[in-house]
Amino acid sequence: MSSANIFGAALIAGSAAIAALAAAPGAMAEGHAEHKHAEHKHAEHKSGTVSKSARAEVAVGDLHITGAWIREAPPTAKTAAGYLIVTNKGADEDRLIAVHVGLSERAELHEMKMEGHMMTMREVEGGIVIPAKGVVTLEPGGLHLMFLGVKKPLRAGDKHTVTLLFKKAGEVVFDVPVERLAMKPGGHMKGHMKGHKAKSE
Ligand SMILES: [Cu+2]
Repeated sequence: MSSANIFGAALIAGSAAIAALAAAPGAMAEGHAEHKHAEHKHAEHKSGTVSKSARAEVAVGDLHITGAWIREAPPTAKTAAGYLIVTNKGADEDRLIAVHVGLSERAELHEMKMEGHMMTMREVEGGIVIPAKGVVTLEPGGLHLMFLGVKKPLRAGDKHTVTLLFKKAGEVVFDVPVERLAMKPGGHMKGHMKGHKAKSE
């Protein structure tokens, strides 16, 4: 269903993108921005985050990586997480097998799982499978890139170089922005204000 949207948006953007491409090499990103828009709607609802336009995207082989961001962490945090969406346009399965960054000592591919009443996370055995013609979303509460031994505070607006290694498509390097995890509309803000008014501090 969402792939229809993607193609719809690409068609609309198509003529403008082709014209722009002839003029400037950097125009490629603009055409892709339309893709990103359509692909993202789904994820935006779930995560409740807003500034999608700032997120990073890149293509490698049959894979299109969109909506990449690193979650802002408190200055003292030694761990942080990153998220992205991988769309496989190819007829073969691929696999995200490793992530490398300079921002931390180590980076792993993690998944969150409920164990009894506890939400736990662990390394994904053998990497994250990207099915043929499929889409895999790494998002808060689910699959994520895990950065361990963060060297410097991660502040919204910063960008960090991320290398992704896929079994079939190979390696891709791109800069990914740090974002604050925005609360769902009516979630944090309302609760916060209500809480303060209710309590007579
Ligand atoms: Cu983790």
